[in-house]
Amino acid sequence: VKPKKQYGVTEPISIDGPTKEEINSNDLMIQELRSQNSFESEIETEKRRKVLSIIQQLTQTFVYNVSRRKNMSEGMSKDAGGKIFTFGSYRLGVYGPGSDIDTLVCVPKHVSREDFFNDFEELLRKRPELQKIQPVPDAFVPIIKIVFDGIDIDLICGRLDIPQVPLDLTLEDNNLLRNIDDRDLRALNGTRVTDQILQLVPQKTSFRHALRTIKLWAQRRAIYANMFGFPGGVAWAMLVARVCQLYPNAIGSTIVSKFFYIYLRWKWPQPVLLKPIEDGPLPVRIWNPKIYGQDRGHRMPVITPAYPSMCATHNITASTQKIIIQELSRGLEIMNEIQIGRKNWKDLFEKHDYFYRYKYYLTIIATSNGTYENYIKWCGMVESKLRLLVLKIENINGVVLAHPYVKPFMKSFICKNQDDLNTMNQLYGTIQGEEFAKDNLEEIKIDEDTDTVKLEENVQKDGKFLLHVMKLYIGLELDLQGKEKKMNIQVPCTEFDSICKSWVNYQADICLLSIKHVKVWDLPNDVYDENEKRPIKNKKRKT
Ligand code: 3AT
Ligand code: MN
Ligand code: MN
Repeated sequence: VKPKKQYGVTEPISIDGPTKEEINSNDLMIQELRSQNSFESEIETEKRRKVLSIIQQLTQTFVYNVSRRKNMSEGMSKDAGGKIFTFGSYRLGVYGPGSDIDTLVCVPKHVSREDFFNDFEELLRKRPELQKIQPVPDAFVPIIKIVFDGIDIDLICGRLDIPQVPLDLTLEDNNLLRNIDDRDLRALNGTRVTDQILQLVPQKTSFRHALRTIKLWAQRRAIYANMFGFPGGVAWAMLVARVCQLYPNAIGSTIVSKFFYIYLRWKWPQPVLLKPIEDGPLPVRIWNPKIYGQDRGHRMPVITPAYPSMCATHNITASTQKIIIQELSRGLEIMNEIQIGRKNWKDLFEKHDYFYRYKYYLTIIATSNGTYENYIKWCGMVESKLRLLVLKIENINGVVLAHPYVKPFMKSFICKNQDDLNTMNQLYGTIQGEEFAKDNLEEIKIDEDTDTVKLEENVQKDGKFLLHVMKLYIGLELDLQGKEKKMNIQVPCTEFDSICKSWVNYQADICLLSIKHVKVWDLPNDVYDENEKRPIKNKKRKT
């Protein structure tokens, strides 16, 4: 007997194929995904392919032009090649109508990142299909964001230490990582991880259907957000992939129901691995809890399969872990009910009740009356530090849970005078603040198409002020016993304040930060959907 290929670091749990009931359940799951608008039409997908083939051609033209300019012969310049790879949801095959295409532009060593931001950008700008372009050369992963023929594309550049990048090149070989800088390493990582995940999954169709379901579930339950201490897209993909390895012949819906079961029983912090961790040629750190104390601190480690392996879930805290486990339990219960016909797939995707659950919420408010650009940077920085506040708060005696919400709320207003500005800074974040804004200020909707510089000029001309505000939330579950009825969270808040204010671009006269306690009854309306009712205050009844 020929030994079957084993996927993953252990034997499978079951190699059974689907039963009739499972096939039926899977059909219902896919039907629900369809009605939730998870899939896009074949016509739109065809358009993505067409656009990608144009980007591939532009990449080759780009490499050719740069090669010629750097005095290479016609023939050598042609052979220098250039190849695009995709990663993210498009590559995994779990993209929806609104997804972007995450694209790596891979170039040979004589083409630099500067060339990417000059020559390649110029080539893009010449195309009539280009609707928007936003280069961010100084990002952690330098990127050009474009909208091309109606499709969002994220373009990053990866330069290899080889003279030619032919169309049949793959990025599997660890030696390709030699002699490249950190930014190139990060750029290549996305594709290398995604390619590995797909290779390590026994049946791609089951994987894709299951991952669509898990992603939608995680989004609706507000537990999809790497920055705020929950798994992000890559981590959810790896978690699903591991279950696929354990049930190599199972169909999508079976993977989903095993998913909840497996991860509820998982002996965290035992890591989720898709293959043994590999050693490689670079002097870089690989995830290893035996050596690194930091890695030992990871509560629910999910490890990327491509060298150099890293933990994709290092942001998970004690609180977010509890929330994730609660949601897994809910998932399992609903799966059981679906199985006996008492619930439907739709119930799995029910919206979270975050703004009803807790009695107390901390509202973190970052405001700026400087430029919009400054505000975006200030908010981004505050958002990226929220996790640290969660960590500090969850460590206080009497705090059972510090639960961060996964999205910031952002609004902009025109204020008539300095008094309005001050009042807003005092009241914003409560229902009173919302009412004040409604009665006294003009709310401005700012989206990607807004020319914010022009807006700023106009507002200034009128002698008014622009005020931008962002809110983040942390829900608190407390267990206050005896005398200690009041709990002191002043210290962590002050520490958080100084962390944010030590930011290199911090300007005290423009960037404001405040943290407020808000009871659930006083939450502003904008945290609820139009069809949601506000929480109703329980009247204490005498017995
Ligand atoms: P969508 O279908 O596009 O919503 P996705 O999983 O493709 O889902 P993204 O396009 O946001 O999600 O991200 C794709 C990958 O790009 C995931 C991660 O490896 C990388 N990535 C995303 N955001 C950042 C970031 N801020 N910095 C570095 N890498 C990022
Ligand atoms: Mn994407
Ligand atoms: Mn993207």
